[in-house]
Amino acid sequence: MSYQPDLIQEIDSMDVETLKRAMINRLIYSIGKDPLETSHRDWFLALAQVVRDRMTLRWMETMRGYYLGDVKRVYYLSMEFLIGRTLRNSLLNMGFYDEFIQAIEEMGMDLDSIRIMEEEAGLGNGGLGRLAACFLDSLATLHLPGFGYGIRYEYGMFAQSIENGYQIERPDNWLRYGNPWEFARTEVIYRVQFRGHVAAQHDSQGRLCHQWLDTEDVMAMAFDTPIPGHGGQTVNNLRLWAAKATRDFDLKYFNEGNYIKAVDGKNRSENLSKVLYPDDTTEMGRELRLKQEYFFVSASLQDIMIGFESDGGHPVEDLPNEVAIQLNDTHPSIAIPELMRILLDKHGLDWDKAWDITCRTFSYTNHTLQPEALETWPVKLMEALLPRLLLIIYDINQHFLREVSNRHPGDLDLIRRVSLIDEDGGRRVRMAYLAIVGSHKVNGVAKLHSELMKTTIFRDFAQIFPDRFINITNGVTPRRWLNHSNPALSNLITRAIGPTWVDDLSRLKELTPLADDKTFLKEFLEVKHGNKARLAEMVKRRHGVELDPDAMFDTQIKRIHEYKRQLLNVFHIITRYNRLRANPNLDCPKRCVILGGKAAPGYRVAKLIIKLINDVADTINHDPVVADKLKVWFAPNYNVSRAMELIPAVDLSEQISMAGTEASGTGNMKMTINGALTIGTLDGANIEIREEVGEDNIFIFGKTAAEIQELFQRGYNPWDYYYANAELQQVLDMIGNGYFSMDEPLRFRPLFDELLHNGDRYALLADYQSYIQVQEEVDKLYQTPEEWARKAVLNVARSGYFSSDRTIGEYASQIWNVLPVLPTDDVRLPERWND
Ligand code: 26V
Repeated sequence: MSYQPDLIQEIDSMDVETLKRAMINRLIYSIGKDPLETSHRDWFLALAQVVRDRMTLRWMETMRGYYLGDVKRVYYLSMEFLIGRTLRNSLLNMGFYDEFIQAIEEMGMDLDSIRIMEEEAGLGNGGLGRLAACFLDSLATLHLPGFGYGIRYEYGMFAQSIENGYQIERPDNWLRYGNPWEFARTEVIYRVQFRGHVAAQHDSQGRLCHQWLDTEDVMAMAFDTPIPGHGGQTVNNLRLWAAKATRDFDLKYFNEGNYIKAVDGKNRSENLSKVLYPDDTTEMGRELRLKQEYFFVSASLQDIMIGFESDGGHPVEDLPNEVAIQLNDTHPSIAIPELMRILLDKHGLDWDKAWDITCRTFSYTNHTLQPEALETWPVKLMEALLPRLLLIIYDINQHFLREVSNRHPGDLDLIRRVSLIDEDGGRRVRMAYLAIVGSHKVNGVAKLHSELMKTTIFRDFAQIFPDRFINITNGVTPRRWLNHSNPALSNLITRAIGPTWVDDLSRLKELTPLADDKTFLKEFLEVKHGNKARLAEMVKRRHGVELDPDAMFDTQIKRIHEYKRQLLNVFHIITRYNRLRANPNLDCPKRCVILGGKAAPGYRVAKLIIKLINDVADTINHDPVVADKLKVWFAPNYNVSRAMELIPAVDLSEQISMAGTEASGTGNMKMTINGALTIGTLDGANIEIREEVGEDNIFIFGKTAAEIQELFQRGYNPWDYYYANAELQQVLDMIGNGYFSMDEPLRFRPLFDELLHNGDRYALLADYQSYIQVQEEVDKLYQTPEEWARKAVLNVARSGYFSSDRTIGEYASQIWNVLPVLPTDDVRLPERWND
């Protein structure tokens, strides 16, 4: 069939009457519901379609523009995309939020009761997954030809509830009612091979050829989600893969008459994309995880190569000029040997040519220095599951080690250290090393992290490839994290400096003079108070917990991890409690301490920390002596939607990881742009936040990364700190001896033991005193609201650097070499389409 533009009904009108008509018609004809008998969910599903309809043509035009322009594209490979809800985001980015609200109100509904029916797309653990989602928003906003590739998990991040103070996990069946944003591409389906064996033969020209035979295959089926940028002109694509059984399965067993076994086998292969791994450290080696990694990588590369080959007939040598592939941590790094396999086994290239193409195509971002989070796979497992890939990894290793030994003859220890195969303690493939060797650029996510990468975990590689290592500091999208989630502050900013900050966050600096404008400061304080009151109302309604909006909202929200030191926060809470008990008239502002975050289901200590927070909260919140001075609340099920509610209400942002452990942090940035002051260590991006906002406008405490290193080198003894500080000793004894767990006095002994008998790996005791002192300064400042507001406004004004638009701009120019593609008219009138 030929393309007939006149037949296309362009659905782009955004006036209120048309929207109303579309809504009711979608409800009837797409959802199949009688308007007289509907639920909020039916309406959500109908309304989402109305919104998606208005993105769809722009999306096709964007894709067409990339194709016709034959432009270089970037593919962002990530095991996680932590997107959250989409409805409001799309409305605001597409630019018809107000009309939409008016339409639903005229139909007798309100946005809030409908928008909360949307299940959030929680396809990520935390920072790394949310970063990927911010990047998608920025890529589209900057009109860059960027495509996300990942896994369409049927179950995302587990839902957390708190029962009797303990974390309980419930499965997140987010697709239960369908996903209105995605298009299932039943025809875009690729075969992914596993197991089997490799046959090597010489071809007619005497070259060695490899065939991967007798494999057990799984199909990968595409689901596409449009990603609108701000302004709605560019709409990019996120492609997620779902596992489907092959037809071979059916044939083999059905023909044998074994119906039950056939269906069982089908189920087993489809399990591959069933669930997101809820752990961001520890305990690797699970076969299913490696299968997930290879599954989505293999499907994505097949798709990328088809796109490349259909695009302008380039020779395969041109791949790095047409395609950039970014590896979001090591999880997709099996893509490096996989591209080699395609180039060697399918295209018949020789090794050197294939390797040159591969290295110029890939780049790798590292997101953690925690040694236990660096992925390695047992050689045995890889041999069984991906035999052809293991052979290629061996070859990569051999070439690499030969080069190293040419440059450093006789340095056998260096060879052992940098080998892609760890020969100690059972042979394992070091995936981070593979990612470095096969990429042309390797970046960390904040200045300190990038430096430490070069001096610690990747020291040898930084010497071997000095030009390969760069820094690109993280950012967050100001659309979702300010404009959408904090309308009150956004309006105040827009009234002051106009609306352009939304896609040029550096313009926030125009607020600087207003930090000395008393009227503006008063308005700023009113906005913050309003946000806190709104949060308090929500918390009261949902949880029956009272938060006083006149109190300082002191907040630590992030995954629960020992290195993030939620326990140090608890030390401060208990210290404050003890001081108030000893002197109920202590002159300090009222604080409401909010903590939230999930612990990995198998992470014992993290789960015990959650229980401790809840037990401490229980004791304090029931003690009338401190009632109007201190309150503690653990916010259950922290996720993207909760973050959007909490962050606008934060006064004090807790970023208190041990220096040298938090790669960047992005919650720190979100709170800064929302006018919170930070109390933090010189860790991750906190350092750059201090540089931007100025040291008078942030509360820094604790040892630096260098001092921490020195402390442990010298031989750190936590007992020295225990005996030197009576308040600290009291706090630890209360935790260890059951003051907060009278029903089970030894409940928190493991925490006490971690700290005092197990060496206090994260130096909480060493940083305690400095933390408490700086908390006193925080108190003092909070007692002069105008001074506080002045600093908070300066924080907002100087936070423009932390936009993910800036971050993506740096990736585009320093790594990918891709250019924006501005929407033009000829993609809308594609005369050339029929050719
Ligand atoms: C590792 C694993 C291994 C087991 C299976 C599941 C899983 C999931 C994630 C990870 C790696 C986690 C690394 C990570 O999330 N890093 C965070 O990245 C943020 C964005 O760059 C950064 O702001 C945080 O500081 C950093 O902790």
